[in-house]
Amino acid sequence: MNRSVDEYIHKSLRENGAIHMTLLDPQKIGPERCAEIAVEAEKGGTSAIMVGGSTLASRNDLDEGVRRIKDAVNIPVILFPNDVGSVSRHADAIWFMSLLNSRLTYYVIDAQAMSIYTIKSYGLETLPLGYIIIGPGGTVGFIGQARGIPYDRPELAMSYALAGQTLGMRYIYLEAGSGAKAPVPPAMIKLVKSQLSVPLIVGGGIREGGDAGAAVEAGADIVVTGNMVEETDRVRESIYGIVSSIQSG
Ligand code: 1GP
Repeated sequence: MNRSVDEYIHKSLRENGAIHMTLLDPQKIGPERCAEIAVEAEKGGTSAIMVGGSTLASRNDLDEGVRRIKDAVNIPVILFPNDVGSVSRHADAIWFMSLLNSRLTYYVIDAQAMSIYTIKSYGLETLPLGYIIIGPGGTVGFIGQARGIPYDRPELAMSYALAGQTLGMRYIYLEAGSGAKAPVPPAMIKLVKSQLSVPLIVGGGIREGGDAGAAVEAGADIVVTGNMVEETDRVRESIYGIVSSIQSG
């Protein structure tokens, strides 16, 4: 089994304590801009580029975006799919994710069943991920028909996360949704992490080092930001600000 990205992530976590990943959406900002941002993000210290977006509709934009990013950086490019169409042969790996608190079996297991043959035929490394929406979840909460876990019910998030880990998922992602007004609360991260042995990913609404540092202090292993780099022309500095605040503890 090809496990090189999984090994890279675990090695980076051992060496740095916590890491940052940058989420880019080729359909929103265009493949060329994605590659430019990816280069700056790598220089700023991000550990991987995630490619996806909850409204991604064009396979061409996805393929072109992934190809350009791959050509431009040395860090792994990981697909962050929103549906069966979000698979590109040019990536290094794919978060093989189940939206654990969706109302629809489609997002829990059917989309995965519909896309696994393509993923295997492309030889993509699969990273099994339990994905949990916190709060309304913005676009992904709407599209995924999630029963978002209220911000003040950390025990519910912990139960879903632990169930995902016990089912064999190798990563758990607490998602407040891109552009969320408030990130996942540190108290929730802390309770979830207290029961997990697999890496905990946190994203949605993180815009600065303070948010990222608080998430990591509470127990997040991987912090994801998307919007932040699309809103600035100082990508390298912004990413560096986040990375230095999570890696200094
Ligand atoms: C969304 O968690 C990611 O899937 C990133 O969210 O765009 O708010 O950083 P932001």
